[in-house]
Amino acid sequence: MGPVTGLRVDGLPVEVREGASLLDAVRAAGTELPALCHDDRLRPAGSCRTCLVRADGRITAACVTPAAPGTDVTTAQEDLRNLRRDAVELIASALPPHALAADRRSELADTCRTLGIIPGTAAAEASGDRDTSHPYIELDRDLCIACGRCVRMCDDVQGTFALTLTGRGADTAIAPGTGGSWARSDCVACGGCVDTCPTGAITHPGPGRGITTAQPDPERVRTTCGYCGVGCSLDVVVAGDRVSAVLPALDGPVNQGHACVKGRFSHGYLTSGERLTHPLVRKNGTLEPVGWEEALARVADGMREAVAAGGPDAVAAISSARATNEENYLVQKFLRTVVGTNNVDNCSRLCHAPSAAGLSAAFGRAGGTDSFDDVERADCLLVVGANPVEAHPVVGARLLQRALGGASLIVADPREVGLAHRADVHLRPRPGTNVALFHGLAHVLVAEGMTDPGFLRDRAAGLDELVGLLADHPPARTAELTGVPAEDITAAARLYGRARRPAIVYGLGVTEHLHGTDGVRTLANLAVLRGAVGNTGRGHGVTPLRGQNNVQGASDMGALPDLLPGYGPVTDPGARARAEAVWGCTLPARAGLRIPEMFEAARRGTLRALWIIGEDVCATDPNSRRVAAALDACPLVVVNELFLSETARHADVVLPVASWLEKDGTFVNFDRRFQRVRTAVRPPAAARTDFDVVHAVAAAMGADLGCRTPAEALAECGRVAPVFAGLSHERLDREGAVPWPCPEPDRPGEATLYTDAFDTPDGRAQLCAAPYLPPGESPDAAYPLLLVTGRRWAHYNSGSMTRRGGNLLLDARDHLDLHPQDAARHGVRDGTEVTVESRHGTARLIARLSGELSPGQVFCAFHFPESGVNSLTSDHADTVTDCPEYKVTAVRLTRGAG
Ligand SMILES: Nc1nc2c(c(=O)[nH]1)N[C@H]1C(S)=C(S)[C@@H](COP(=O)(O)OP(=O)(O)OC[C@H]3O[C@@H](n4cnc5c(=O)[nH]c(N)nc54)[C@H](O)[C@@H]3O)O[C@H]1N2
Ligand SMILES: Nc1nc2c(c(=O)[nH]1)N[C@H]1C(S)=C(S)[C@@H](COP(=O)(O)OP(=O)(O)OC[C@H]3O[C@@H](n4cnc5c(=O)[nH]c(N)nc54)[C@H](O)[C@@H]3O)O[C@H]1N2
Ligand code: SF4
Ligand code: FES
Ligand SMILES: [Mo]
Repeated sequence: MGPVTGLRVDGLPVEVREGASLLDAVRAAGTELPALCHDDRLRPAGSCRTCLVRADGRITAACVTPAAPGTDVTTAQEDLRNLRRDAVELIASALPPHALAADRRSELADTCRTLGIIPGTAAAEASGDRDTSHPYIELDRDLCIACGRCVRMCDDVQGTFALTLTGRGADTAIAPGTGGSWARSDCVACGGCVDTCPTGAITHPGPGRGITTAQPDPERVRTTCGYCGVGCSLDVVVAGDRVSAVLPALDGPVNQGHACVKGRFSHGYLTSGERLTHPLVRKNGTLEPVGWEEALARVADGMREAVAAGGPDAVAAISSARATNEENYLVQKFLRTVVGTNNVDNCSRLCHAPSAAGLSAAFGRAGGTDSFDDVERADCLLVVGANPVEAHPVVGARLLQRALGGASLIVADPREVGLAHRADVHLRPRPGTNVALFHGLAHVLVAEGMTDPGFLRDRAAGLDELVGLLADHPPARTAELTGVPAEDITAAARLYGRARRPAIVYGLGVTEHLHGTDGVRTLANLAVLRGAVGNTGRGHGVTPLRGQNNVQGASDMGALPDLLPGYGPVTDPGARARAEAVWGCTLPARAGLRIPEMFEAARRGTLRALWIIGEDVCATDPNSRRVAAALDACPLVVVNELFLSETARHADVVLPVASWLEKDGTFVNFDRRFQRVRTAVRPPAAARTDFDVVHAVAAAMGADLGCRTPAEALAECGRVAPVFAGLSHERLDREGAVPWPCPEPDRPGEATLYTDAFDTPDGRAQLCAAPYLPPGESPDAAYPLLLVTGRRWAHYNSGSMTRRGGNLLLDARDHLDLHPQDAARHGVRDGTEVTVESRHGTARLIARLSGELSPGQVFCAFHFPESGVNSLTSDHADTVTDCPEYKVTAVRLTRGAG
């Protein structure tokens, strides 16, 4: 689209992009206009008349008038100024005095100050109608000017449709659509309404009250959210070394001025009284506060003793997907160069290890194939085993808007998740039957000629073997295996097969299974059959919604037992030689232990020192009783934590560390973008960054890891791994986000992979003819229900951060969702305490009746460790990567607390 030219604003020539409004043109000329019903993130409404200008002689609202070439715009004449001032004054006069109080921070108050409208103008009577029920959002209906910005934000950006305008005439004001209190409404606290409200009618209570992206506040630190893998850019407003507000960055590459409850509001944990402030060392059975020197000496001694007793492989570390790239880089460097072992892993093992394995096998690289911006341009979205509305809210919102905007939507999930409500086809496979489902879809693609023969001939391998296998997977047979009606399979395959540019997005419902890697590979088959991957212009590939803020990065940095930074195999002498040249030592050539193997080795007594950095394995790993037994059997357990987690309680040394708002570095988000993380506030008391702690432990062992700063660490990583050689903090500071592969500092990174060839040995995409095999557990007479575990919007994983702060008021307890039929059979009602038992353990939850589930299936999250959900889950794990089968556990239910 070309620019619009020949415009003049008050005589000044300006150029704007096609589709721009006169308001954009006026702003491009450097002139400020009031625009009280306008927000760049929203469709213009044109209702407040505060933005009047003259265009070719005619008075018009600038925000709703398209900028046509050659238009002559004037803003400065006296009559226009008066009209605009009158419009603002009229709005202000309908409000009570506190709307313009001296301490009021709002767009309206600012505008009035600029226009010289005196505070006394706001003289209406206040009704005192307020809603303070919600922890993060407060409504003062007296201040509502019915501009509808919040409603448009909720509908057109967030897609929750929680707000509505009620009342008549001058009394019209905003209210939650459900009628009751805000806290009990459908609101998911993305904060969009708070950020757009121009008057302060909707605000965030507390020191950040009234601070919005529209407020010119100088003290802002640009950083990247440390919760999920979406990677929202956030502006942190700081006062007196405390976070007063977190704002979504308007120019955030992924979030574009949006965010979710976690990034926006869930920072109360920072100042929780339970934050660890000093190192703890176990003495006579109890953890006692000590100085850093003593704690570090204990760690170094313990590691030396472990090596003395069992060699370097008696030491292992679990690195953190919550921590930065630079911290992960340092952790693996410490293990490999100081200890001399490849025993390092990260929580990708529990999550998307099957994605790394499956996508590497199919296409050559361990990340998603396309950028999310491209995915969003797709005309058909196939969302599989992912619940982005809750788990990747900003991505979920963008996908939903795309579907509302006309893209067809296929959702494959046993549960009626948020996006399923808007799906053209909702496939509900029995958990654990994905491979059969994907073969069924592929069968229809092949049978009905919806493949891309040219692509298959030139760029793919394995077609004949796959087609042979697919013969056994017609829709009727697929229906038997998966429980999905045959006609839905055909309908879904046709939508995907006939779309011009389809895209696949998927989550843990594909990976966390006994055959998770097969699931990823057979899902990738669909894109290959259709020629919808590899920048062909016929589709936007396969994108895993990677979960943790930096789970992609932790693996990229080589915090993996078999791979060096940049995915060079430890068994490959060439890859080792490159790292050896940079690190100046020889490296172990044998692959190290994966997380479950570490626990196994600890129980056996061969693992003698385990360093766990930011993972609450006793709460979040499966079969948690056996995990705790492993830690108790291990002579030295060191834990870097923010809180005394379940895992930290089993440690010998606990080291207090900084969290994402308190440190410097980079994260890699789900679509492979490197983004900067910057220190907004100082960590509490003696807490240090993981970066500093790893250096200090190395020093205590007499070693120097080099790279003194995070910037130096990333630079060094680029020397070990050519795919990162073009990245640096300085470049990211300049450019914001850069995707990898990025070998050159002066060339852009590759957002879309495989333009010419796939990175497989033969350069072709590899189709996969894995047979369908059943899950590890199935319901039976003793354990008749099938438990699926996953996420809820208000809490994050172990809940260590979201349970400390206002989110607890949004979601206070752990619930077990079950179908009303199952509830009736068990004599259970909404709110009944229930005991859930599996072959491995017991959990206590509160029943919630829900039509979102099929009969026979129950669902819960794992955000409240004391409920014991992960004592239920089994040791069954993906046969290729050991990713736990969190999505399938046979359970039984009894009423009461057991
Ligand atoms: N609010 C919130 N957001 C989070 C997190 C959080 O804890 N809370 N955690 C983050 C992390 S670490 C991750 S990895 C991501 C995870 O994000 P998601 O992958 O979206 O998360 P889940 O809810 O675990 O699982 C997704 C879906 O898989 C479905 N499913 C289960 N079994 C099957 C199956 O056999 N086939 C199919 N097709 N679907 C199935 C489940 O019903 C569920 O809806 O979220 C991240 N974001
Ligand atoms: N039943 C069931 N269990 C699951 C899953 C499931 O779907 N079902 N999903 C699995 C998945 S996908 C994942 S990713 C795991 C997540 O499991 P975990 O990684 O254990 O969970 P988190 O709560 O994200 O974070 C772990 C700890 O890191 C600490 N922390 C936060 N930031 C930092 C930091 O910067 N440095 C350090 N050192 N510590 C920090 C937090 O306080 C927290 O205690 O759970 C897995 N467990
Ligand atoms: S969507 Fe993810 S990255 Fe964005 S604010 Fe929410 S938790 Fe943070
Ligand atoms: S901002 Fe243009 S009419 Fe309200
Ligand atoms: Mo995850």
